[in-house]
Amino acid sequence: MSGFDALYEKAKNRIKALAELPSIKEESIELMLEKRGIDRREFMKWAASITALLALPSQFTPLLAEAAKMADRIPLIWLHMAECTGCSESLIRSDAPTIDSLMFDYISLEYHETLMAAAGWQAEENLNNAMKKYAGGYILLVEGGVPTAMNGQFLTLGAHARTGLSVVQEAADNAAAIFSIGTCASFGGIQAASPNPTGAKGVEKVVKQHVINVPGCPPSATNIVGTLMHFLLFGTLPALDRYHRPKWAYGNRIHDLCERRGHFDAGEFVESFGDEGAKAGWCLYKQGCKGPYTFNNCSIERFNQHTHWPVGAGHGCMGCSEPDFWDTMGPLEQPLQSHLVMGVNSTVDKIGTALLTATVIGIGAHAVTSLFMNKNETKEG
Ligand code: FSX
Ligand code: SF4
Ligand code: F3S
Repeated sequence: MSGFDALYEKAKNRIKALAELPSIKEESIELMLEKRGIDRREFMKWAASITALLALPSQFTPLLAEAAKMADRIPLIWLHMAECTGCSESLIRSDAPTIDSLMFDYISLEYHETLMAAAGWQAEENLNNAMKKYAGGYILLVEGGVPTAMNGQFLTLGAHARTGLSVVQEAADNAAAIFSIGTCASFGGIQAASPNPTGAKGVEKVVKQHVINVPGCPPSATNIVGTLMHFLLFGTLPALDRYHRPKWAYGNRIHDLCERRGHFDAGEFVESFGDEGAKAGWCLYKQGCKGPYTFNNCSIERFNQHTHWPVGAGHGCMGCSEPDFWDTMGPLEQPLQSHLVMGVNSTVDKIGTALLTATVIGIGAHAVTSLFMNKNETKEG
C-alpha cells in the first residue's frame, strides 16, 4: 500500500470510529453554520484550506469535512494557567464569526474559564464532572505556563484553591491528547522569563504524557484549529519538530516565507522606523526582526481573520514562537549582532535553531556588511 493509500485508509477508519461515538450536540454543524449565514460552499472552502494547511493532498478535503461534522464527539477541556488569555482571544475575537471560531462553538467545550457561564463551586464541579465523564476521551488544551515554585502555590484555582500544577497533572492523566496552546503553555512564556520567580514551566515539563506544542504569543487561530482538525482526522500526533511543534505549521522560518525577503536579498533595509525604506516595505532585519531565527507560518496564515501579521504591519518578528524568546531574542528592536558577527556561539545554542548557521551564512552577504558599514559611518560621523 502506498503512503497516500495508508494515510487515506487511516483517516477513513478514524471517521468510522468517530461516527460510532455519541453525538453531544443536537444540531448538525451544517445547520449551525447555516443559521449564522455560512453555506455549504463556504464550509467546503474552509475544509479545503485546512487540508492544504495540514499539507495533505486535496483528496482529503471531503474526509476533513466529515471529521469536522463529527467534532462534537470529542469533548475539550481548556485550562488557563499563568498567561494573558491572548491565545483564547486570538481564536474568538473577530468582527464576524469565522468557521474557525464556530468550530469551537460546535465542539463540545466542556470547560473554558473565559467562555463558560459557571463560576466558583459550580465551575469546579463542572471540571471534575467532565474529567470523570469523559475520562480517556477528551482533548486537554492548556493555555499558560504552569508555576511550579513553592509546590505550585503561585497559581490556585477555584473554591478549594487547588494548585494549577495539580489540576493540569490530573487532567493530563485521563486525556486522549494534550495541546499546549501558546508559548506560555509550550515553554513557560513571559512568566518563565529570567528570573522566573514562580518557577513557571511549559506543560510538557510537568506532565508524563506527550504534548503537542502550538506556540506563538499568541498562536494564530488557524494553527490552533489545524492542530485540532489533524487530531480529529487521524486520532494520532502529527509529525513534530524538536520542540514538539507540528511541522505543518512550524516547519519553515518566518524569513523563508516573508514578503519582504526580496528586499533582504537585495540588501534593502529599513534604517529607522518611518523612513523611506519603511514606507516602501523594505526588510526589517536592522530594526530587530528575528524572522531568520523563528519557525512559524505567520506570513501565510496571518491573524485577525487572515488579514495581517507583525512584519506586514511594519514591525520585525519578535521570535514569539521560540522557546525562551523573552530572554534570548532581545533587544527587541536591534539585530542579534553577536550571532551574526561571530557565527556559532553559545547564545546560538540557547536559541536552538539548527539552521541558524545557514542563516548566518545567508545574512553574511548583506546584513553584516551593512552593519559594519553603519558602525563605520557612526564612527566617522
Ligand atoms: Fe501566553 Fe496565551 Fe502570550 Fe498571552 O494566554 S502565549 S502571554 S498571548 O495569551 O499564553
Ligand atoms: Fe522578513 Fe524579517 Fe527576514 Fe527581513 S529579516 S526578510 S523582515 S523575516
Ligand atoms: Fe510571533 Fe514573529 Fe509570528 S513575533 S506572531 S512568530 S511574526
